[in-house]
Amino acid sequence: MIKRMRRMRMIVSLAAAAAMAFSVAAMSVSAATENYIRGDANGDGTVNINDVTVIQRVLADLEKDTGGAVKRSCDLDGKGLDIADATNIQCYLAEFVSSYQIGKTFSFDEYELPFIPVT
Ligand SMILES: [Ca+2]
Ligand SMILES: [Ca+2]
Repeated sequence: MIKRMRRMRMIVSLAAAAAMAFSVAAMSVSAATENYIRGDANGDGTVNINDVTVIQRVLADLEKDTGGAVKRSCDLDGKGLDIADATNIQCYLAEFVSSYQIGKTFSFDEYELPFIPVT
């Protein structure tokens, strides 16, 4: 009888551990984020004239914005990637004051999955 109770207790604790592991996994998926440097179109970690060239090439359909990383990192006003974004980055490179926080790292929530409660 005691042996049976120990076995039941073991099964219950294993089930609780499995449920907790599933819950943590679900939370980590829903919290997926990516970090970008605003204005870093080519993703090399710095903002320079090469990033302006990438934006211009994307706008001219000479380069694809695969995955949308250029738009996410360089659409400064949130109204779509356009030549004004390239111009604002050029102004930043010329050390004009910018209100777009070019060169700063920010997070972008790529997707958010619905919360799935553990039953
Ligand atoms: Ca860059
Ligand atoms: Ca824009």
